[in-house]
Amino acid sequence: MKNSLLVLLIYQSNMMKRLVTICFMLVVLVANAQKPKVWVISDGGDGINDPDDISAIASYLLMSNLFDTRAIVMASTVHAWNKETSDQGIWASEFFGKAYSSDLPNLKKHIGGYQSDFRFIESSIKGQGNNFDPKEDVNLKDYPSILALYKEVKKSKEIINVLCWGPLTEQALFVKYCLDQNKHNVLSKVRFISHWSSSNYHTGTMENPELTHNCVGDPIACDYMKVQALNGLIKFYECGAIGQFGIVENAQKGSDYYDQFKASHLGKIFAEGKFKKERVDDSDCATYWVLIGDYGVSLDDLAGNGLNMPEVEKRNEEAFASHAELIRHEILRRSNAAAGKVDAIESDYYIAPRGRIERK
Ligand SMILES: [Ca+2]
Repeated sequence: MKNSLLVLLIYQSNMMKRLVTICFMLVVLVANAQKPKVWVISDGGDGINDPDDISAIASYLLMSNLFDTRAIVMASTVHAWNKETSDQGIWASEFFGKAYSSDLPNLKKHIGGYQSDFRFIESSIKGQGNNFDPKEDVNLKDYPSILALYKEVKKSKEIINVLCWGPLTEQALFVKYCLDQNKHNVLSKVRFISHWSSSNYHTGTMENPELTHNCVGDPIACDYMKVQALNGLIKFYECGAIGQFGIVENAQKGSDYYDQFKASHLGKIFAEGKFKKERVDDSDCATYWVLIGDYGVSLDDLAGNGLNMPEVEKRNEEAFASHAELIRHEILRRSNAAAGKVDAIESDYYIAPRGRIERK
């Protein structure tokens, strides 16, 4: 009798251990599943293009515990004069990677959920000199950065959000390859979120919304993407110019404010990447604030078919404008956390009854 009781107790204890393990695994799975997967394609780099992308990557990295970042592609621009520049993936791993790993211990301690490192890749179209040509076959072996995206999407069970911070050449090559190969299952797992590849009000007009830098950078690729989106073959969320004229131009002004960011390594890159006209310009950031969705504009506020209607762009610009100071405050809070300024950190957590720590 005693023996069978002992066996029962051991059995129950083993079952309990298994249940605890399963619960823990479920919590980890749920926590990871909740984070949107992201693939950033930037046309910035070391001395390449507008330095606003440098500030945008720094602010993205400070916010990155909200995402599962699969890669950050650098220098995705065909301008021939960039051809002989050094490898931008190696440069970014060094430049951003070092700053991130210096800030990481405090970010992990005070905020949590940050991944240990990032994969920076140089774009395969850097300096190629010619725009997208829809009549040419695409061989992904010629484009390692696009092949890397293809492999990532293929193996993923979730949607990959491709944040588009420059011209759309790389994206168009990816889409054309998938369509030519009938890989609709791959395309169905991708969502393009693009900044300023159209605008009704800023550089573009209501008659010609496509006359923006990111669209004119490769007009054929831009047009190709918009046509595929309108035909329902890809999901394409056009932000318009709301990062610039919603967030950047309505955020705090002055070096006194932005000097505060220099306490952390990433904050310093953010503050110095493009500080002009008394404010930091990281306008491509609109794409990830839209994905976060808690600051006035979410993906639900954009059309998924590439269209950017005037009233929609106006509404979203105003919504970001009214959240611009909060957005900067959030970056500063994280920069302070990264710098270990514990007294300046508001906690993301509170102590629930019985001492449980819960997210606010
Ligand atoms: Ca850019």
